[in-house]
Amino acid sequence: MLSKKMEKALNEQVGMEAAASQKYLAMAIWCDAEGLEGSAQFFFDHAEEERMHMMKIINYIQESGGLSVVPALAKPTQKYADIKAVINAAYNSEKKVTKAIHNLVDLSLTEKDHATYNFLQWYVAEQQEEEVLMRKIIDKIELIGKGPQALYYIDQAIFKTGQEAEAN
Ligand code: OFO
Repeated sequence: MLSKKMEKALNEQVGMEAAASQKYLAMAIWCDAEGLEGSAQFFFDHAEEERMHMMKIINYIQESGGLSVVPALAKPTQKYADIKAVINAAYNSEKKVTKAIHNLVDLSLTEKDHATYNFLQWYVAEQQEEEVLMRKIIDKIELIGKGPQALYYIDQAIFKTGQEAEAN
Protein backbone atom coordinates (compact mmCIF):
# COMPACT_ATOMS: atom_id res chain seq x y z
CA MET A 1 0.00 0.00 0.00
CA LEU A 2 1.38 3.40 -0.99
CA SER A 3 1.69 6.16 1.56
CA LYS A 4 -0.08 9.40 0.64
CA LYS A 5 3.30 11.08 0.29
CA MET A 6 4.57 8.41 -2.10
CA GLU A 7 1.32 8.44 -4.08
CA LYS A 8 1.54 12.23 -4.53
CA ALA A 9 5.19 12.08 -5.58
CA LEU A 10 4.52 9.28 -8.09
CA ASN A 11 1.66 11.30 -9.53
CA GLU A 12 4.00 14.25 -9.98
CA GLN A 13 6.25 11.91 -11.93
CA VAL A 14 3.26 10.90 -14.08
CA GLY A 15 3.00 14.61 -14.93
CA MET A 16 6.71 14.84 -15.77
CA GLU A 17 6.60 11.84 -18.10
CA ALA A 18 3.48 13.20 -19.80
CA ALA A 19 5.14 16.61 -20.21
CA ALA A 20 8.24 14.92 -21.67
CA SER A 21 6.04 13.09 -24.17
CA GLN A 22 4.39 16.35 -25.24
CA LYS A 23 7.74 18.11 -25.47
CA TYR A 24 9.15 15.39 -27.75
CA LEU A 25 6.04 15.49 -29.88
CA ALA A 26 6.54 19.24 -30.38
CA MET A 27 10.22 18.62 -31.23
CA ALA A 28 9.22 15.93 -33.73
CA ILE A 29 6.86 18.34 -35.45
CA TRP A 30 9.55 21.05 -35.56
CA CYS A 31 12.01 18.58 -37.13
CA ASP A 32 9.45 17.38 -39.65
CA ALA A 33 8.65 20.94 -40.70
CA GLU A 34 12.39 21.55 -41.22
CA GLY A 35 12.66 18.51 -43.50
CA LEU A 36 14.67 16.56 -40.90
CA GLU A 37 12.82 13.29 -41.33
CA GLY A 38 15.22 11.10 -39.37
CA SER A 39 15.18 13.44 -36.39
CA ALA A 40 11.39 13.71 -36.57
CA GLN A 41 11.12 9.92 -36.39
CA PHE A 42 13.53 9.86 -33.45
CA PHE A 43 11.35 12.30 -31.50
CA PHE A 44 8.04 10.70 -32.52
CA ASP A 45 9.40 7.40 -31.18
CA HIS A 46 10.63 9.10 -28.05
CA ALA A 47 7.27 10.74 -27.43
CA GLU A 48 5.72 7.25 -27.48
CA GLU A 49 8.37 5.97 -25.11
CA GLU A 50 7.64 8.72 -22.59
CA ARG A 51 3.96 7.91 -22.77
CA MET A 52 4.83 4.30 -21.98
CA HIS A 53 6.86 5.53 -18.98
CA MET A 54 3.83 7.48 -17.81
CA MET A 55 1.50 4.49 -18.23
CA LYS A 56 3.87 2.26 -16.29
CA ILE A 57 3.66 4.57 -13.27
CA ILE A 58 -0.11 4.91 -13.58
CA ASN A 59 -0.45 1.12 -13.56
CA TYR A 60 1.88 0.83 -10.59
CA ILE A 61 -0.07 3.42 -8.55
CA GLN A 62 -3.35 1.65 -9.36
CA GLU A 63 -1.97 -1.79 -8.51
CA SER A 64 -0.56 -0.46 -5.25
CA GLY A 65 -3.86 0.77 -3.89
CA GLY A 66 -3.33 4.41 -4.86
CA LEU A 67 -5.17 6.69 -7.25
CA SER A 68 -3.53 8.10 -10.38
CA VAL A 69 -4.22 11.64 -11.41
CA VAL A 70 -4.31 12.62 -15.08
CA PRO A 71 -2.08 15.71 -15.26
CA ALA A 72 -2.83 19.07 -16.86
CA LEU A 73 -0.08 19.96 -19.30
CA ALA A 74 1.44 23.24 -20.42
CA LYS A 75 1.85 23.81 -24.15
CA PRO A 76 5.46 23.01 -25.11
CA THR A 77 7.45 25.40 -27.28
CA GLN A 78 7.57 24.64 -31.00
CA LYS A 79 10.23 27.25 -31.73
CA TYR A 80 13.89 26.27 -31.91
CA ALA A 81 16.91 28.03 -33.40
CA ASP A 82 18.32 24.84 -34.92
CA ILE A 83 18.60 21.08 -34.44
CA LYS A 84 21.42 21.52 -31.93
CA ALA A 85 19.10 23.61 -29.74
CA VAL A 86 16.47 20.86 -29.96
CA ILE A 87 18.91 18.17 -28.80
CA ASN A 88 20.28 20.38 -26.03
CA ALA A 89 16.74 21.02 -24.80
CA ALA A 90 16.04 17.28 -24.86
CA TYR A 91 19.24 16.58 -22.92
CA ASN A 92 18.40 19.20 -20.28
CA SER A 93 14.91 17.77 -19.96
CA GLU A 94 16.34 14.26 -19.40
CA LYS A 95 18.67 15.58 -16.72
CA LYS A 96 15.70 17.11 -14.89
CA VAL A 97 13.77 13.84 -15.11
CA THR A 98 16.78 11.94 -13.77
CA LYS A 99 16.91 14.26 -10.77
CA ALA A 100 13.20 13.74 -10.15
CA ILE A 101 13.60 9.95 -10.32
CA HIS A 102 16.49 10.08 -7.86
CA ASN A 103 14.38 12.18 -5.49
CA LEU A 104 11.63 9.56 -5.76
CA VAL A 105 14.12 6.83 -4.90
CA ASP A 106 15.25 8.85 -1.86
CA LEU A 107 11.64 9.22 -0.78
CA SER A 108 10.95 5.49 -1.18
CA LEU A 109 13.86 4.85 1.20
CA THR A 110 12.71 7.33 3.84
CA GLU A 111 9.18 5.88 3.56
CA LYS A 112 10.64 2.35 3.87
CA ASP A 113 8.63 1.50 0.74
CA HIS A 114 10.75 -1.30 -0.70
CA ALA A 115 8.29 -2.25 -3.43
CA THR A 116 8.37 1.29 -4.84
CA TYR A 117 12.15 1.39 -4.45
CA ASN A 118 12.31 -1.79 -6.51
CA PHE A 119 9.86 -0.44 -9.10
CA LEU A 120 11.90 2.74 -9.50
CA GLN A 121 15.14 0.93 -10.31
CA TRP A 122 13.87 0.42 -13.86
CA TYR A 123 13.59 4.20 -14.20
CA VAL A 124 17.05 4.76 -12.76
CA ALA A 125 18.53 2.53 -15.47
CA GLU A 126 16.32 4.05 -18.17
CA GLN A 127 17.36 7.61 -17.31
CA GLN A 128 21.00 6.60 -17.36
CA GLU A 129 20.49 5.22 -20.89
CA GLU A 130 18.61 8.29 -22.07
CA GLU A 131 21.28 10.67 -20.87
CA VAL A 132 23.96 8.59 -22.58
CA LEU A 133 21.89 8.61 -25.78
CA MET A 134 21.51 12.41 -25.81
CA ARG A 135 25.20 12.92 -25.05
CA LYS A 136 26.15 10.57 -27.91
CA ILE A 137 24.04 12.64 -30.28
CA ILE A 138 25.57 15.90 -29.04
CA ASP A 139 29.06 14.44 -29.60
CA LYS A 140 28.12 13.39 -33.14
CA ILE A 141 26.76 16.84 -33.95
CA GLU A 142 30.08 18.31 -32.78
CA LEU A 143 32.02 15.80 -34.87
CA ILE A 144 30.06 16.50 -38.05
CA GLY A 145 30.66 20.22 -37.68
CA LYS A 146 29.32 22.86 -40.04
CA GLY A 147 30.02 21.73 -43.63
CA PRO A 148 27.49 22.24 -46.45
CA GLN A 149 25.98 18.76 -45.99
CA ALA A 150 26.17 18.89 -42.20
CA LEU A 151 22.41 18.98 -41.61
CA TYR A 152 21.90 15.92 -43.77
CA TYR A 153 24.50 13.94 -41.82
CA ILE A 154 23.25 15.18 -38.45
CA ASP A 155 19.73 14.07 -39.34
CA GLN A 156 20.99 10.62 -40.30
CA ALA A 157 23.12 10.38 -37.16
CA ILE A 158 20.18 11.23 -34.88
CA PHE A 159 17.98 8.61 -36.55
CA LYS A 160 20.69 5.95 -36.49
CA THR A 161 21.68 6.58 -32.86
CA GLY A 162 18.02 6.29 -31.85
CA GLN A 163 17.60 3.02 -33.75
CA GLU A 164 20.75 1.57 -32.20
CA ALA A 165 19.57 2.50 -28.71
CA GLU A 166 16.20 0.83 -29.34
CA ALA A 167 17.87 -2.35 -30.57
CA ASN A 168 19.91 -2.68 -27.36
FE1 OFO B 1 10.84 8.97 -19.13
O1 OFO B 1 12.53 8.86 -19.70
FE2 OFO B 1 13.04 10.42 -20.55
O2 OFO B 1 12.34 11.67 -19.63
